[in-house]
Amino acid sequence: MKIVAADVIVSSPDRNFVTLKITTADGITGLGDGTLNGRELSVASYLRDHVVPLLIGRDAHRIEDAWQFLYRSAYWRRGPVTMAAIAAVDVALWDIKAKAAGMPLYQLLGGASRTGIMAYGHASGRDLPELFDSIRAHLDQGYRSIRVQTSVPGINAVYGVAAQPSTDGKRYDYEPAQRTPLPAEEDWDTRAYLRHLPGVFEAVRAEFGPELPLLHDGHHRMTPIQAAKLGKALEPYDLFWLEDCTPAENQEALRLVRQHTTTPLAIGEIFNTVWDYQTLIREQLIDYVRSAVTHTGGITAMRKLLDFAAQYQIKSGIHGPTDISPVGMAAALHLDLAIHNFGIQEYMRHGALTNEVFRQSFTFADGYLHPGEQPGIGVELDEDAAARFPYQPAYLPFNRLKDGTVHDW
Ligand code: EZ4
Ligand code: CO
Repeated sequence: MKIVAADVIVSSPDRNFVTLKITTADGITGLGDGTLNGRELSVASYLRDHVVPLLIGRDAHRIEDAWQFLYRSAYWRRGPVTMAAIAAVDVALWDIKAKAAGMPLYQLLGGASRTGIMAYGHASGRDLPELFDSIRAHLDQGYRSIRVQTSVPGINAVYGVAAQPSTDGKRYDYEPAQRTPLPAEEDWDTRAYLRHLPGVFEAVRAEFGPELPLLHDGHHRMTPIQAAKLGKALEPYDLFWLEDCTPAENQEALRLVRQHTTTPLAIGEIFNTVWDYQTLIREQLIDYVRSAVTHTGGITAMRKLLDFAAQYQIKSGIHGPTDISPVGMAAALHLDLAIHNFGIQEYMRHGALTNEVFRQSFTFADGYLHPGEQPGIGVELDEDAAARFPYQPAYLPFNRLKDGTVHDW
């Protein structure tokens, strides 16, 4: 099972994606996702310039050895670029191993622990009627758990709020990265947000009843005491989780939040190793691990992280926005199906052009995703289609406060 080729494909159908394709001497190919939103070319270079030459001639079956070799031999550890590159290799090798075994990847991870993967979608609106329409549209599409994001009076642009329907007439989930040469500037006011949000959840509960699981993303914008206040204020509305309530690289901050609220907490979409969670998991300061397979070193590292979390009754909530490619999404679904401590899976639908480039076997029906039964991870890359969509510079926006101070977006 010698690796004879490894190709990095950067393609921008609806948005930019970085895909690694590894080929073995007997002609099996595997795909891995290394997409890092707004920094795609750094991962592509890390792979092309520094990883691909190391892969040629290696045994594709030795996944753990490849992971440890890439992590330790670089000397410089961790970081989003490095860990996305390692993830791309890791997932491509798992894809190859599962194809060689003639099984869908989840079988190699221990087999299915459940029949389907509960997914949540992103509803949003500038005001309550628009938000209710968006929630209804998501329920019609089959979602049975809903993330709720809204505009805030006095703020012009807020993360997570889809302002316009897409060109095909359907409402498209909010794609935050914009194809602009510079990051767009947005505004923010935490006090206005804290005053507004509890009323929104009160109205959503009154309209949709007590049963529907509701989620919310604070997107790193609060201080610990503000997060504690919001968590308490949202308790009557029984959230499934409050996500990224603080910039969580300060893990100790969650001690304060936790002391004040029983609203469940989810953190970790910008994390890239188990070390980012050490205090959070050991002290049971969170309820859900938000890492992406694509940004946290692949299946190998995610399995270990989630097994660690399982000892503390902490569950998975794997990151699944549109900036995770269908390859990264499929990898997540195989893990979701196999692990015991599955919580929920984020699922933003990709656009039509993305689905032309990536042929997928996963399904979504009545609230549940399933990775399908195709050998491997179940995604094939149409390289001719990929070549029709060259890279386009695109960046996430950033926030400034009223006085011009840069703030977490
Ligand atoms: O803003 O993936 O929970 N989901 C999120 C995402 C992130 C994007 C950033 O690239 O917070 O929408
Ligand atoms: Co988030």
